[in-house]
Amino acid sequence: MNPSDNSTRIPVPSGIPLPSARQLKWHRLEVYGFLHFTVNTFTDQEWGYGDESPAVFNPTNFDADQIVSTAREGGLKGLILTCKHHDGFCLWPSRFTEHSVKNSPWRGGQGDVVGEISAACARQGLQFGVYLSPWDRNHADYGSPAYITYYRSQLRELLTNYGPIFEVWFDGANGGDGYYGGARQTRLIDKTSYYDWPNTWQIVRELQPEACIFSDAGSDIRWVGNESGIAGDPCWATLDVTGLAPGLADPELLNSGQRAGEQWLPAECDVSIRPGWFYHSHEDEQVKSPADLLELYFNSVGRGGSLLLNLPPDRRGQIHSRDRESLLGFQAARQALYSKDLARQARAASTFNEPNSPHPAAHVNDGNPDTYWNAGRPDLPAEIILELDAPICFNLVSLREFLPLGQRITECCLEIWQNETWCEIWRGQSIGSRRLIQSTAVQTQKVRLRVLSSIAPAALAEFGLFQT
Ligand code: FUL
Repeated sequence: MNPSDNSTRIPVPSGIPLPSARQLKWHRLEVYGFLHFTVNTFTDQEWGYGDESPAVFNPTNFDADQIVSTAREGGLKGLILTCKHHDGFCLWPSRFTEHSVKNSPWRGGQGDVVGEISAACARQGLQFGVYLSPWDRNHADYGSPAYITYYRSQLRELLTNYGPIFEVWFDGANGGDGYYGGARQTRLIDKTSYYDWPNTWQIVRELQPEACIFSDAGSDIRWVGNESGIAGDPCWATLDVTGLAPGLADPELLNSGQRAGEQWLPAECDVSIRPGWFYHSHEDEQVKSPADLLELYFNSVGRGGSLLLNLPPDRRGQIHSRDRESLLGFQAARQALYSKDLARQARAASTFNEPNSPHPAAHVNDGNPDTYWNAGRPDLPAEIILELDAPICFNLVSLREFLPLGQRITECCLEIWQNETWCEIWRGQSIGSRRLIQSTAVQTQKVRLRVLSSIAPAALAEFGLFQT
């Protein structure tokens, strides 16, 4: 029997939100990168006003392969590029504006950063995603219906000409003062209605049906509510999005999600490797260390979210050596975490052991994320024990629910067998795509996970034990 065959799946009670195929693919990425690069890199700004001359954009030695290989060696599975930030300058030669690389000295006005980065991603096996700022401080029409036509035309260009896109990032920061074609005004828009988001997002569905749409309000991935890369605990993959819109959602709600939320909308945790999003030489001494990045990883991926780590290219158009070293150190530390899964040698046994179950306990430590243990009836306490032939020492536990069946566990605890009794070492609520539990090093021969409550029989895909 094929354990991942749908016909043997345990039932999904009605009302449990499930991830779509595109969300499931996205969940597997876990860690990927952001590239913030534009005129700001050369003017030392974070938010350009929109009156920057395209002439200031002139990287001295732009190297897409250096950027992408740094990301790849650092373990990032994809890259999202700020094709246009709030200043309105376009990193590709858009047909719809003169405010772009085509009027920059770089590559004699023949350059296309989006083209070079997307091609390098394709060559090196990384996914490619786009950020197109809804707010445009350069455009004369921003605030009127004509700008929406412009914005959608640009979205179409990006989603048509640069190969497969895995994520489209819609920023909630929107409205305020700007150049606006020389008007130099303050312009505010109605965040709920101006972009007619359902119809704007339909362009993504039409042109890139595999792409996930990110914003404060989904529709596939949600902002985590802060820019420091930290998911809530608990962090539910579900949320009720009624009334939410990009730029209007409640950060606390986004941070935790809602256990009984109606839509599958997992959290993405964005954070920069430096204090700012764009490169500034005065921040060269403030690059996050591998240990800082590892902590962010535990607080994002380890709580069921993803980690979107920003690496800003410098004025050469490359990733600075400090950022590169830090990222590689982080990757080495992550690889060291998982060098040996001690649970693989254990016998797994559970309270619910249906004879010939297609989803036995042994599926939690078979190293296959597509198989799972069916924890049985939700009204009975469910537990699973990993037993080893000899004592082991571990300080990290990795749990994953089998996401095609939704997020089911709502409370559980971990215990170890010590001095002829069970001792609790952790108790928590959400698991979802992954929960990483760090503990002081413990020695034991038996580890038990108790599912204390769940909205349907738990389906656990992984129970791993590591010594870091
Ligand atoms: C924010 C923007 O205002 C920042 O400049 C940056 O792009 C960040 C990722 O999103 O809303």
